[in-house]
Order: sequence, then structure tokens, then C-alpha cells
Amino acid sequence: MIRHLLLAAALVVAPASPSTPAFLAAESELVVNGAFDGTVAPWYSSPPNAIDLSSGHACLAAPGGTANRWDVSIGQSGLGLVEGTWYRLRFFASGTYVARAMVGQSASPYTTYFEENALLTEGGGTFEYTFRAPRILDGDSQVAFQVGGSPEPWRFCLDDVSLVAGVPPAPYAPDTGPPVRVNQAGYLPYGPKNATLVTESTTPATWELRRGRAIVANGRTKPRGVDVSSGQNVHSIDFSRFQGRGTGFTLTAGGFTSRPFTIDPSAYDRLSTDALKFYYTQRSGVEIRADLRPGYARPAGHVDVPPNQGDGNVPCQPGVCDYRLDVTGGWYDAGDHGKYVVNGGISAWQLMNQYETGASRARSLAIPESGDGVPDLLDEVRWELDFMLAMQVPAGQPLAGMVHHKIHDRNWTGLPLWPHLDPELRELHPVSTAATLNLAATAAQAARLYGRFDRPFAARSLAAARTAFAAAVANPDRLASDQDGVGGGTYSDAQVGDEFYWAAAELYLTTGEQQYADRVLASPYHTADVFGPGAFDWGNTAAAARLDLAQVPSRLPGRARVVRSVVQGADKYVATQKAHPYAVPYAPPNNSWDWGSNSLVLNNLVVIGSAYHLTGRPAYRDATIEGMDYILGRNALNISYVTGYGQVNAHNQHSRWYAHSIEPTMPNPPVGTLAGGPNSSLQDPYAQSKLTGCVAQFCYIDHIQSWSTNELTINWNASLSWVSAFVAAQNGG
Ligand code: 9MR
Repeated sequence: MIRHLLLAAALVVAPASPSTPAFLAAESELVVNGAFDGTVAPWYSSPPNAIDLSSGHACLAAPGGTANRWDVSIGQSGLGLVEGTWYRLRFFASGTYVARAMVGQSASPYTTYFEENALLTEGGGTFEYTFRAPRILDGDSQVAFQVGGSPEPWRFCLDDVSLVAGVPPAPYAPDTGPPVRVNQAGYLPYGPKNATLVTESTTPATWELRRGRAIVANGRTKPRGVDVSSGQNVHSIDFSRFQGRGTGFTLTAGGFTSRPFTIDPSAYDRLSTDALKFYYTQRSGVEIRADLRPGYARPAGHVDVPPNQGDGNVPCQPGVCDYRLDVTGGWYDAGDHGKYVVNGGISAWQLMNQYETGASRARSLAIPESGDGVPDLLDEVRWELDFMLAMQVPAGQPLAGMVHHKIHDRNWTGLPLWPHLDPELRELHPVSTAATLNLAATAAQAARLYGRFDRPFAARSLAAARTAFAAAVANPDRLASDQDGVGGGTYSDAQVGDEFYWAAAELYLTTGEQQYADRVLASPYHTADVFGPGAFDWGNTAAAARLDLAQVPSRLPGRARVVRSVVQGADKYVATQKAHPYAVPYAPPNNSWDWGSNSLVLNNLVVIGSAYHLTGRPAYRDATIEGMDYILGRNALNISYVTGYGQVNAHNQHSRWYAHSIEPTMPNPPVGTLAGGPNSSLQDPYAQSKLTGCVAQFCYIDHIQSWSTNELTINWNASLSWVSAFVAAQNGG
């Protein structure tokens, strides 16, 4: 057995603390026989993979071709963990693949408390991680090393495993680079150009804009005091006066130089295409072609080819229905393989709204349908609409016309996992009023947009929308359960009055019929202020209705008031943005930033951009443009939240198949992928381990395990797509 620490292959080392605080219990070892001294007990291994001690380490022959990391494992149960205690996990390991080192529940549902993926080397090395235990569930805990998932057979060896409780906390300090924060992806020559300086100083400083070495503009910073969303003392810098263009600009202030950026009228052209191209690689049910998406080719997912159980003939959960549906196609929701009608609905709506309100310019996306005479945006959205239509309960069945809330795996799968290799049974979950109204709203909207290109589809959509709306009226309180979260997310929503308003609005705008106008006018949402801290998301859709009622021509009585309400909503977000030294139009109560905050920031910009469409006032256009600065690097973490944009950008988003950081043969997310962004509630153990105590903007980490701050989803990219298309359409500002 090795007795010395080998050279570390990857180390996460806690800065040494000067002394262990008195309140901490003495450090104590939890693992028994961590050195495998002559015997394997009490370690287990997954049958039939026996542990072999003959080499001096604990080794096993990992077969090739298993689906999940946990299909092949070595572990030890019976550990007692305590919430809030800091632990240090250390081990030696070798091999030619990846080991998922995890601490978690030792029985079903196997909740994970901590995990890291160690990239192994043949010579081996020592790995060390420090983490804080989250809420510990019933039963005992285990430490396990899960090494399944390799296409090729390989040999995994383990030794000197130690899990020590009561170690000093490992403070996490993100590397935020220079304190001059800019939009790293680019400004428009005639648009607003602003930056933020983080400094202790409270008096104005000089700033200089340079291109290469040449100073091309200068001025004084404006002290702004302490920014609540970051806790930082900051100044703002306005260099809008400069209208030159080019690459390699930097901004210097307070003795520091920003990351480089461009000033270019076409700075958003590529982004607006990439943000939309995101959807092609989220497609389920079809092969992703290498010629259309280099680096992302993969076989069709969930098309009834083993080990997939397929989406072609999907049963309901036991007791829910006794028919089966073909629900192939659609987009995978996020980093999981689930398909959820409510989130599909808001995503499809927002992309269609982008098309309908003219925020988007016709662009080729290089998707299989390109060149078929239909705008590529509509072709892409159709991929989801066809799936949503297939989720509707067929005529003749109980609850006909209602729509199944979601379809996903019976059990949670792990990372990494290609869609076509997911072995879990797929199931339809109960119908919900919310999903039914999502179909009613988007199919009605589709009926008015696709008619020019495909009349039968438009007619079929409208019929489905009408049927769905009537079914929802007859079943107004079928709420998706907030407990139905095994194998997929819940997307539960206790309040569906806003979905009723939205569906009625879309049906009215498409048909002009009195029955739907009556529903719109009678809805309490019609007169309410629907522009809250975040204008809209998958569970709050009243603002979606309002935006369309304001912008799509109709004879709705009181339409001028509807338009005014959108402008007033925009005024509120502009005021929030103006007061914010990072120009963020989002200031939630208690500074508590929500899951997917980046999309909320962007959706508030959508309201401002819509006000520009409605009024033509340049202040709204400029505010929408300036809002992108935050997303693209002018923020407390100095990170662009869009993959591939900006010198430092999010690229380790939580995903089963863009899992490059833990599976080197897989790609990172495609360029143009938005990360969820700061989430004050830190709803995953990895974020809790690193970020506990964070102030709003700091509640984010670009790590694949942080699903509550760093996932990617179809609804979030819809927000990015809308705003970047808007900015791209502004002719250089
Ligand atoms: O985006 C969703 C967020 O608003 C919710 O607070 C969260 C918890 O219910 O779920 C998020 O949605 C996830 C979904 O449930 C499953 N696929 C990934 C989604 C993004 O994280």
C-alpha cells in the first residue's frame, strides 16, 4: 500500500487556515480500511466486478459499454455525515478514464451530497476535495467511486481513501480578473458604451479607452457607491461618445486594464444566429449531422433503438392512462433528456414572438430544413410544436384534449450520458391545466404565423388550440404535482390564471372571436400590473399575453391601455437599470436572485425592447442594448454568460452530453449557449459547497455539477435569442 502522497494530478486545495477555530470538532476519519490492508472489507463493488488487491492497490476491471458511471463502482456505506460540517475527501486513483468520486445517500433515491469527476492517469495521482455537507437525508451515507460509462474496457485502481470530518472550511474566491468590467463580446459604434469599475475609492478617477497602445478617448469615472447586487463599491464609466470601430480595445481606470473588446456594427450578427442554432443540437428524435454542426454529430436520441427505450410508443406512469403515445421529436429541455410541455411552450412562444414582432431578421441557420421556403426560425420551432401537439390526449380517451405535462425517464440518470445511450424507461406524466394552456397559446400563435407557409399545419394547430382551451376550461385545476420530481423536473405551477389569460389572448389574436375577447377582458390579469421583478418565465405567462395583445393588431376594446401598460412596465425596468451601476434591469425583493436569473434579466430587456417597437423612442432601444453588457461580461464575476463569447465565458454548463469537463470525448456546449446565472438560493450541493454566504451576483459558478446556477435550457436561450436579434437589428446602434 502506498504510504506517501503522490504527485497530485488534480488538486482542490483549501488555503491553509492559521488555526482551527475552537468550535470545530477535532478532525475524525470516517472511512474504514481506506488503505485496503490485506482485505477488501467493508468495501463493496458492483457485481460482478470483483476487487483485486494483487497489485497492492484495490483494482477492478471496468468493462466497456456501460451507460452510467454508477454501473461499475467501488464504495463503502455506513458513514454518518452531519449537515453543515466540512469534509475532506482524499484518495489515490489510476486508470485511463474518469472516476466519479461521490458522497451521498447509500440507498434509494441515492441523493448526492458531493461529487467530482477525477480525470485519471495511468501512473495515478492523489485527489483531494473539500466540501460542506448539505442537508443529510434519512439512512446512512456512502463514499463511492463510480467508473462506468467508458466505451472501452479499462482497469481502475484505488487506494488510501480518506474522508475526514471537521476540517477547516475552504473559502472559495472566484478569479474575477481586472476590476474594470466591460462587455467582452462587443459594443455597437453608435450605441451606448458603458463599463463598471470596482474600487475602494469614492472619488472620480480618470479612464482611458485604448486601441492597442493609442488612447482614443478619456474621461472621469462616476462614483456610484455600494452596489447591492454584488456588495462592491463601484464607479460607472460612460464612453458612448466614442464612435470608432475595430478590435482590440481596452479600457483603463484606477490603474487597471479591462479585458479586450470590439466595437463593431455587426457585433451581434453571429450571436443572434448562434443563440438560435442552439436548438438544433437540443433536438430529440433525429440524428445531428456533422456537416450542419461540426463537433456535435450524434445519432438520433430516443427513437426506439436500444439501449434507448424510445419515445415512439410511450406508456403513462402506472395508473395514469392505458394508452401509449408517439412523442418522438421535440427539444430536450436542458441538460437532462426530459421534454416538458410548459417549458416548451414559453420557449416556442418567445421565438415565435421574436419572428412576429420583427426583432429577428431572416437568417439561415444551416438546419436540415434550410432552403425549404419557410424561415429557419419557424422550421426550428415547428420541431417543438409537433412534439407538443403529440402530447395532447387523443379523442375518445378520458380527458381528451388535455395535454400531458411532461415525458421523461423513470429514474434520474447521471452525467455524462448521450441521449441515444439513455437506457431508462420513458413515461408520460399526468395531464395538467398548465400544459394544456401552453399548447392552446402556442398552437393558436402558430396558426397565425405558419398559415402563409403550410395551411394544413396552421389549421391543425388552430383546431388543437381550440380543443385544448375547451378542455382546460372543463378541467381548470389539474395542477402538476410539486412532488413529481423523480427522473425529471416538476415544472409545477400552483397558479394557472395567467396561463388562461395567455391562451385566451393568443386565441383571440388569431381568430378575433368574441368568446376569447370576453375571456381576455374578464381575466383579472388583464388589468393587473403583470411586470414584476422578472417579467415572465415558464410559470408566469401573463406578460407574454400582454406583450402580444399590445403588438399584434386587433380590435380589442381598450387596446391603447394595453399598449400603455407595456410602456409603463418598460419604464419600471429602465428605472431599475438606471439605478444599477452594472445596468441590470432586475432587482428582486431581498436581493434574492432567482434560478435562471440571466433569463429574467433578458426577459425584462424584452419588455423594454417591445416598448421600443411600440413607441420608437430611442431611450428604449439604448436600454435594451446596454442590458446585454451585464450578460456579456460587465458584471461582478467578470464573466460572459454566453459560451464562446468574451475572453472569459461560461462553458461548463450542466449537461449530460456537452459534458466535456468530465468526459473529454464530449464537446462543451455549442457557442451561443446561455448559462442560467446567479441563483441566491444555491439549490445544488456543489454550489452550496463553494458559494454559501454569497451575495446575489456572486451566487454562480461555471462548474458542470452546479445545475441550479449553471444549467442550459431551451427557455433561457429563447430570451438570449430575442434580445441578441433585437440588438443585431439596430444597425450599429
Ligand atoms: O428553470 C426551472 C426553475 O425555474 C425552477 O426553479 C427549477 C426547480 O423546479 O427547475 C428549473 O427547471 C429545470 C427542470 O425542472 C428540469 N430540466 C432542467 C431545468 C433547468 O434547470
